[in-house]
Amino acid sequence: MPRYSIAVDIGASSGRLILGYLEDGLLKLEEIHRFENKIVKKGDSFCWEADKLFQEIKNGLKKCVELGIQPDSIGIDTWAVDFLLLDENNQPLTEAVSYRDPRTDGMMEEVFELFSKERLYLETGIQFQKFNTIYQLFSIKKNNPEILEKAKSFLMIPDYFNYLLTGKKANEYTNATSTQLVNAFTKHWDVQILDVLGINKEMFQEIKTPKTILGTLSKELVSELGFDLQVILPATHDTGSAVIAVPEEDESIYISSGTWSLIGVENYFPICVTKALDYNFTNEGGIDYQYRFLKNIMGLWMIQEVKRNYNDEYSFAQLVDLAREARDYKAIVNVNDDRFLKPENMIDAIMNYCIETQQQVPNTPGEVAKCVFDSLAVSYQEAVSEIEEIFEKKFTKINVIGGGCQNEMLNQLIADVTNKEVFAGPVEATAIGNIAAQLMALGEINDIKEARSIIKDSFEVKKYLPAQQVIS
Ligand code: LFR
Repeated sequence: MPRYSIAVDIGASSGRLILGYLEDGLLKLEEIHRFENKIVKKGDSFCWEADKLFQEIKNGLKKCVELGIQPDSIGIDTWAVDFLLLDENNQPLTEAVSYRDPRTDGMMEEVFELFSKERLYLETGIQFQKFNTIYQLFSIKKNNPEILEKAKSFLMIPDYFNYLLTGKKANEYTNATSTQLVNAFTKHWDVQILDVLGINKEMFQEIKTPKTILGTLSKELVSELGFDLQVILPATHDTGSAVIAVPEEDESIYISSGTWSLIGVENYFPICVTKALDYNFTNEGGIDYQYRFLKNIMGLWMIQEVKRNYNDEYSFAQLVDLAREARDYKAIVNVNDDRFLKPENMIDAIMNYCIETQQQVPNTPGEVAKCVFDSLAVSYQEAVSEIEEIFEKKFTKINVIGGGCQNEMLNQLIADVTNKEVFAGPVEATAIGNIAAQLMALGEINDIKEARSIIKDSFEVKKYLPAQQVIS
């Protein structure tokens, strides 16, 4: 009998429960449940609906029962940086505010007055994004200090769901590093930073690494669901899980392509040199204490918002086709400009950028989409050059993983613009990486090397050559 693991993978626009198991040496996946996720306005803040998401996790587990599946384990991953603070009765003190909320505007600069930018980078190795947890906490300290005073537990979003499942509190390592509060070398909470910023250290939990078996379901849940299972920590940061599923690790750069595009390489030590700081690369913690040396690029969020701002009149596939037809249109925006993080209207933001930079303004959905895809590709190329400069070597391949790797036009564009071979797949990288960590914890897979070789044999990867046609 194979061991059945459930990956709960929640992204910015949807969440899924995916069943994974080994059969004849190959990893098999089956989607059990899918649900919507979105940012909603609650009062003045942009928030996630954490309790609704947890209800969906339970709905998915109930579906397993209906399908006659008895999973052995479950592992949860989501986006990074966001968190909940619990009071002494373990109740959330606030909504789960989204990192796209403007509460962190200006906070980075205020933190730098207390703790220099260079020192922060040297200690944590984490890139400067205004939405990092450190700036979110600092904004609470400044504007709602009473909340921090009452806070007894700091749990990141997957940690919170794990607590609701098991009653056990822990901060998972890969996600904890995204806070910019974990020391890149000791791999523990950086007490110095917390002290200087005046943030209560006691609320942080013990950091536990991927593959830890956190526990089993609480008694209440066992009686509600009718079965028990093991709750295992995968890399709870979705990008950490996705990168486990990169099939071509040698000499290759990966792009984890979804709402964000995360472009970088895997590494065995953090790189905190001045150039990495200047180019704003991060050293996020990975499984087995590997580091993801990467850069955040605004990603498909831009096209998701464009689609929404056209009132969903066009599907993603249609926008790609229209972009292809707009072949003579050319304008490039800096996708990492803060204005694209949460504009009121993405189309207007792109148009205004073109006006300000005296470029031809996109006037049709095809032109807007072409501008987004071209601009993403140019930004990938810049990041590739920066990586090659820092590593003082040329990489030959790019692995595009995650949902965004289904965009054939963008894959070809990446190959053409970077002049490198592009390998697209696996599409389900995050769920695969999540399940691989669980199967390693259960002893079904020995180590990451074996996991990668199974993944390579199990899932389709398409190859694109620069300026040539697709070959499979
Ligand atoms: C991708 C991701 C990125 C992180 C961003 C915000 O889903 O997790 O890695 O920088 O979301 O949390």
